[in-house]
Amino acid sequence: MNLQTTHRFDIGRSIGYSHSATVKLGDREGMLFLTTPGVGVDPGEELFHYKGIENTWLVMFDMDGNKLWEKELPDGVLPGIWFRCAVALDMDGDGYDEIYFINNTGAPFSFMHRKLQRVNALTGEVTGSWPWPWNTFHDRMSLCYRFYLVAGYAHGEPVLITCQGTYGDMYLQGWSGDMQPRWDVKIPMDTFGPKASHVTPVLDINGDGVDELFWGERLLSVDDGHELLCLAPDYDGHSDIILPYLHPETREWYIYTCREGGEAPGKPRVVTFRPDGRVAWQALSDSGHMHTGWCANVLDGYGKVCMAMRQHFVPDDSGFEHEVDGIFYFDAFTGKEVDYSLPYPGYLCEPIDLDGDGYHEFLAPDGKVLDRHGKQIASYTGTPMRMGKLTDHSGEQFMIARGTAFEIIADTDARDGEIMKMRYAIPYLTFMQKLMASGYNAIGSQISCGV
Ligand SMILES: [Ca+2]
Ligand SMILES: [Ca+2]
Ligand SMILES: [Ca+2]
Repeated sequence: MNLQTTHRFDIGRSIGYSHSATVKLGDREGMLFLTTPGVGVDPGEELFHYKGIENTWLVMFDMDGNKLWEKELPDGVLPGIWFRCAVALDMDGDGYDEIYFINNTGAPFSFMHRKLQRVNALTGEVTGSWPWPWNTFHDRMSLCYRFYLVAGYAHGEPVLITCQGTYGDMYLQGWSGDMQPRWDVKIPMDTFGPKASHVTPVLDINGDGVDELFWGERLLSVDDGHELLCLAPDYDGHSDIILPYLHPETREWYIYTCREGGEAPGKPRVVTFRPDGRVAWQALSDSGHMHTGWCANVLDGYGKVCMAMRQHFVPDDSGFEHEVDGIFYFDAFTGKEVDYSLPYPGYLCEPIDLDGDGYHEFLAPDGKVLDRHGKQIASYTGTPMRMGKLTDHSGEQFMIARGTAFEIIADTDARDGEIMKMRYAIPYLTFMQKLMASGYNAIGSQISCGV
């Protein structure tokens, strides 16, 4: 393994809370950054702190590291993923993605001045502006300011999706290429059923030419917003992790979920579904906030393991701490607990197939890179902030922030094997890189390791 910086994007100022998404620029690509020198904030009433907040910059680069443009956003745009998100999508079909993001020219909690804006990816010019829906205006703060932007394709047509709310009332709107409203749905809090997730996979899992948005344990059509399938009609809660993955031999899909809320006697906290709603396996009944999870190919013969981390909140003098009280490893296809461990807690290790051989390596604490057996095989410096298929290099790559620059790190010795080629065959692998600056998609490889 030979880890090298293959791309460098120097923004020329210190880097704090940041996100990034891949942008198509004709036959080239570029990288969009939403970055602040300061901290990130969360709308949760017990979590929001204003100390350390600084303005967000939108910065656009080509892949040669040339800054195309940058703009400082107004101080009404709070630097948190639920307030500040963006997607790249070619809605007008000219071969260049536009950038859609949520701007706010008013006070930080304003509804009146919050808007969806469209920006020309090459120039930074604002080319459209639409009022942001007031749907969650009457909710409490934690539910009020949970916004997502996602996107997908319906029979080749791009559909932009704007969303408000999770945990409570949830509202989603689809937009056609000419930014005409296409559909509008509400999933009410008082209707028993799943309440979204912190990650938003978009994938045509039933192969009918229309992408499905995995809205928690519900599959919504991006074409008209209707619910194709509620995987868990018996579950009334929010799920932190929704992760689709494919069996490399049978080519059958599985959907791994880790649940945050909705605890009930005898009900599982981790469930893996088949795409028709059948339960493939489930585990850990009754209680526990399953906060983090991943899937990784770590067993011989490309066997896949699902990790789940359980935590609980411990109130302290200034808010609360998260205390981890369980880390579990399951065979991804049978649900049997497996005897697997890494030299660090699994939730601190991020799976990524750097050398393209079909087995995952791990980004572990202290800049260590581990192989699937937990042995250190490489190291890096900097803070990982995004991972997956970032460039056309073989294997998968990760992005770090170091000094005033973002860098893409790749294994220059990587060679793509059969599993990696299988991943390329699914548009999910590269399409999700456009959605990395929305929700928690960028974290933990939930989105990038489908096969
Ligand atoms: Ca375009
Ligand atoms: Ca479909
Ligand atoms: Ca590998």
